[in-house]
Amino acid sequence: MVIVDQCGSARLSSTSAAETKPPTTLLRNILYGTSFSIFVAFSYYYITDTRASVHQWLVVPLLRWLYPDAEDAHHVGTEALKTLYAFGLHPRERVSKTEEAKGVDLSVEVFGRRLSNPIGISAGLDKAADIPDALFALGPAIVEVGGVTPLPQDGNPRPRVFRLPSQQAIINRYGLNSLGAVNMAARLRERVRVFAYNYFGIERDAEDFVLNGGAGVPPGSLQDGKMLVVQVAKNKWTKDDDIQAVTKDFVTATKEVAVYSDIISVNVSSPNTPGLRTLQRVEPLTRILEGVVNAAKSVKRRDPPKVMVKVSPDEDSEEQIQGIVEAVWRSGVDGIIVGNTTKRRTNLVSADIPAKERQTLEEEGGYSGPQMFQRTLDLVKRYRNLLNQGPLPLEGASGEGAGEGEAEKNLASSAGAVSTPDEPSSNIVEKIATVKDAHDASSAGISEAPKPTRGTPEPKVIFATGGITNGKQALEVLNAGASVVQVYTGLIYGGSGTITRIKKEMRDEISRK
Ligand SMILES: Cc1cc2nc3c(=O)[nH]c(=O)nc-3n(C[C@H](O)[C@H](O)[C@H](O)COP(=O)(O)O)c2cc1C
Ligand SMILES: *[C@@H]1O[C@H](CO)[C@@H](O)[C@H](O)[C@H]1NC(C)=O
Ligand SMILES: CC(=O)N[C@H]1CO[C@H](CO)[C@@H](O)[C@@H]1O
Repeated sequence: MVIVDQCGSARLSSTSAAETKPPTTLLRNILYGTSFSIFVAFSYYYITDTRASVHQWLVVPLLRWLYPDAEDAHHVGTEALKTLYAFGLHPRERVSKTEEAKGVDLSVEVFGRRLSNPIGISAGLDKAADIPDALFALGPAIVEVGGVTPLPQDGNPRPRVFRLPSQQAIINRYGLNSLGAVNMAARLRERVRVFAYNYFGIERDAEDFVLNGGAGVPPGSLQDGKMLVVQVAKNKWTKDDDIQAVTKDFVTATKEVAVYSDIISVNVSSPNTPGLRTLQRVEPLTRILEGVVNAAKSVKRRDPPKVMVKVSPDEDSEEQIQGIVEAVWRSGVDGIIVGNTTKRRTNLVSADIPAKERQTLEEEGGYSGPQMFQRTLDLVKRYRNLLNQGPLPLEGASGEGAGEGEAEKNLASSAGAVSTPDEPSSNIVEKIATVKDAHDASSAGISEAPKPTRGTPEPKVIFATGGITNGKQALEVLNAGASVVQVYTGLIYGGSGTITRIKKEMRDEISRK
């Protein structure tokens, strides 16, 4: 009360002396007011800019400290991002004119479409498609949401996510908790409706118009130069060896979400039955993938989504990789997402990690972290190598005799070959590097990627995921034959500015060459 009185009387006296008010007061008020708004505006620009180091040094450790359970921290982070996005206060990438003027264009062509850059966020970060737009705002050209199962399922009991801070790594055994495909489709549809309404008002067919590409943006991402991937998975209770049931799961989920996506990714383990000949071995996976390809194609849209299969880094025997590549050719899948978490623990981390983390390392689940990088790079090279050879001439539907022997021989010889993997589609990042290299050797022009050994219809696209945390690594993987590199764990430890940083490192690396 006293304060109010004091203020009241102070104000009273100043109004009574209005005429004689010294000009300095006014000036001071203006100055205070202005600097306050500048401060607010500056904070806004700073806090919402992904380049602000506060996102790495304050927010990430703070979350970790406040929420010892990694899954809690994830929920809080996701909710915060969602809320900030709703108020327009979310962190976003602002690339300065000077950086753009540097002239290093990171765009790549994928599936005949231009992507503004080759960085993606991989599956599992936004399992329910809650925040795709807030994630796009962080700078990637690809956001992969899901995995989503046909029916809702809980996943494994908690705790099921564990941090290894000294390694900047995570172990998770979520077991694909999912709200189900119908739920995700509803959310994705609402997003298209809002977009269509904002651009075309309440026209009756606005939604269909957008989905058919009428707005000039991909119908999944709804943004120029970007694509939305939706990952589908099967329900836990569907038996792995019941191929028909597994296919039905994937097809059911695909039918729900395909119309709202630019790419469908399939999380499927390749059946590994030792002793079977190639054709028999690849048959089950081919059938599952064929089902998804057909479901994606039959979607009511002018351009149906592409289909990619995500493969585990643990399926790395020559036989398994050949089988997957063969199933890709036979099923008509458009590409492979190479890499994931690993169940293996051998040669992963050095022996001198903190005792507590050594214990954590024993937790069952998939390990992700920078230690996976070399494995990812090697896998990308192997897949690119095999894919570049085109479909194998497996003789006859029964896969008998000399034909298959021939195929196996071809594969065997290619397996050991240390060839330079080349990206057949126009990977601009590589081309920039190539041009720069060629420039030194005073040779002109962009070197044409060698044609695949055998005639291939459409080159298969590779996305890479696993242990990628900086621009140099991103370039290495791209030059090994991937078109996009995806990040997850690096983003968890590096904060919301991670993708902006990786892109900057890529530009710096390229312009240094
Ligand atoms: C907590 C967590 C959940 C994940 N969930 C999925 C998932 O649902 N589907 C999937 O294909 N990959 C999932 N992944 C794997 C990531 O998409 C990514 O492929 C993997 O972590 C390797 O990349 P990174 O080293 O950049 O993390 C998950 C990873 C983590 C850490
Ligand atoms: C990828 O990793 C996630 C999480 O570790 C797991 O749920 C999923 O089954 C894996 N997918 C493949 C294809 O290995
Ligand atoms: C839900 C589902 O099908 N998940 C599978 C994804 O792929 C991995 C390995 O390739 C399997 O272990 C999961 O069961």
